[in-house]
Amino acid sequence: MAEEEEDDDVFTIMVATDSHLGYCDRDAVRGTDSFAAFEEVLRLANDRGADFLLLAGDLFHDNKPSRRTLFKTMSLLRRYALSDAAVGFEVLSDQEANFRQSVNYEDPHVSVGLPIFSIHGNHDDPTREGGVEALAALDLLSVANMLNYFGRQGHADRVEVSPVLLRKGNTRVALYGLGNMRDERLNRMWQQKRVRFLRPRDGTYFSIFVLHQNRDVGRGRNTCVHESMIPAWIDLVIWGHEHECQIKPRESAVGTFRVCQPGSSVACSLVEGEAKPKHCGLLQVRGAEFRLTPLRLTCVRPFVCDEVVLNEAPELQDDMDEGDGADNATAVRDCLAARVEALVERARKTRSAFRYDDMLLPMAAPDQVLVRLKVDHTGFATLNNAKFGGQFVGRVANTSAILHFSRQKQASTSAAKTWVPTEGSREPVEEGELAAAAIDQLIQDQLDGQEAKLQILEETKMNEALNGFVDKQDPQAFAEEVERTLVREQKAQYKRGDATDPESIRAKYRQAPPPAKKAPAAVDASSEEDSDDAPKKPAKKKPAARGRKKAAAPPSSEDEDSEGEAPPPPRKRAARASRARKQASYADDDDDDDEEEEDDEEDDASADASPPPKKKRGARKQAPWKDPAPRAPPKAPQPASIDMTGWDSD
Ligand SMILES: [Mn+2]
Repeated sequence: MAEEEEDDDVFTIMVATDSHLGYCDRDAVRGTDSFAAFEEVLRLANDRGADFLLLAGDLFHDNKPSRRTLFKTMSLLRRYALSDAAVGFEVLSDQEANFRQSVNYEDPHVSVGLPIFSIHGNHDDPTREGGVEALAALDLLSVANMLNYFGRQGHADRVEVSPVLLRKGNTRVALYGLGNMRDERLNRMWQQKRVRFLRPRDGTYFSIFVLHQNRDVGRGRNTCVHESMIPAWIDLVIWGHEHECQIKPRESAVGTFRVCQPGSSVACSLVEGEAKPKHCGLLQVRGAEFRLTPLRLTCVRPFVCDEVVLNEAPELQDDMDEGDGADNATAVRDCLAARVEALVERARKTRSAFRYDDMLLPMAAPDQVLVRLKVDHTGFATLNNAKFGGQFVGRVANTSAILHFSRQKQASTSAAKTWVPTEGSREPVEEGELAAAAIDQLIQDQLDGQEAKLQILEETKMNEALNGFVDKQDPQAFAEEVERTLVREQKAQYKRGDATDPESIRAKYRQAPPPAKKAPAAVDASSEEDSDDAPKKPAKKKPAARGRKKAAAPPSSEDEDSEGEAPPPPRKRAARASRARKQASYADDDDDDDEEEEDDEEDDASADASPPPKKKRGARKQAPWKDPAPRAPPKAPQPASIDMTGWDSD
């Protein structure tokens, strides 16, 4: 096995996602958690001899990361990504098209040992800030040659996923990246066949699709990506955005590819899915075969959650019968304290020894754990969370948010109520998203009234602007939305051949008020050309754990414990004579990229609109190096440059 891994034809790729750097960054205890976990990923990538690190979005928690967060992030990248180590693979595709600049390790002025490839997520997507060009925080790292930012879409009216083509020895990997878009919008474009994947005409590639969207797990039809939308010829999907770790590749619902969902490296909300052990994954690809070895992260604050139904708790049966309010509160408090105490013990036991004890950005107060107890308090009053948490200061990192009260759940015997989404609302909201979502809904409800209906601005757009203003801290969000709407409306009027001089327009609106139904039809029709920086769903509220800081105990022993079967191959990088190539490729990059924001050209994607029907292959076995997947024979080989062909998704 060891020899296999040293094979010059084996691509070794460290896969991780949703690092959420800067999460809780003002919290004295939890503030460095996100950095510690990311540092472990970087070090594992180097120690396991990864050719590169692949990230699936939400590297940053905030759209505008604080200076402190940027500083820490760049310190980590400087330490672990920049080095003299040789890079043993090459980029075959047009780098300008992929990254808007050359790939970072080929820049002759820097020395990159661990290339990083990343798409953006919903938290760190590009925004305009009142300027012409949308920039993401990843652009800053990209221009500083610290990572390679790919998967950004340049068109407002269609999606064209153009791969980064990589070659190492005889193995070729096509990396398809799609940075996050609002789910409804992406879904609509997919249905309208405005989503295209470009495929190289020659050569056999192992195709990896990296995306950052809601996954279809019982969510609304239009607010997620369904596996059936993904081209059947993709080999492996790296699914970002979903924070629960399901890193072991699973057969997709359609049976044509595998899905790996690494999950976040730091718990961003205190829910069950985040309590699963955190992992990154070592993906190895040789030819058409792959295997993925999960690596458990140790620089993760232990987190357990549980739930209790008060009127079923044995300790409280007496109090219920008596119904005495005062005693009741004390009894409830004692009951919950005992349960939380047990949770703290459980959490401590889940801790694994730290893999590294010489971290640049170690976790603060690593002894403190995260616990969450969901309390169904039907028949009882709630307690003050902050007051209750006081007794756990110094042991629990989220003392002000330990308990979560609810009354939804009736007796455990009664059927669980399923939440039925109403028209216009999105998926069920997480706790913490609730406040923001309620405002969305409030505005929607207000403006849905017949009289109050907005005539030109749409309420969805207004909500998007609101989210941009609040979540992305974009002070121009409203002004830009109004501007875009005006431009759309003007265009629509030109197209209709309406009068264009101000006086006749005024006259027209005076005598014929627009229909009360909805926005004018023409506005609807052209709304596909809408902004590409539409804000996404509101960010989760940060649990306001005001940690009372305890001295950080130094992390302990080094441990190479992984759940996978593969021992680490010695770091082996073919020292390639890449400098000469670097000079060459650097010389000819004078292409000036234009922003195709107002691209009005007709979309011909539907001309040849029926892609081959997906056939259901038998579920592939996880067995790594055998049983290559059948794949379409490559088209007639093309000499010289990489020739791409479009493929329309259905
Ligand atoms: Mn995320």
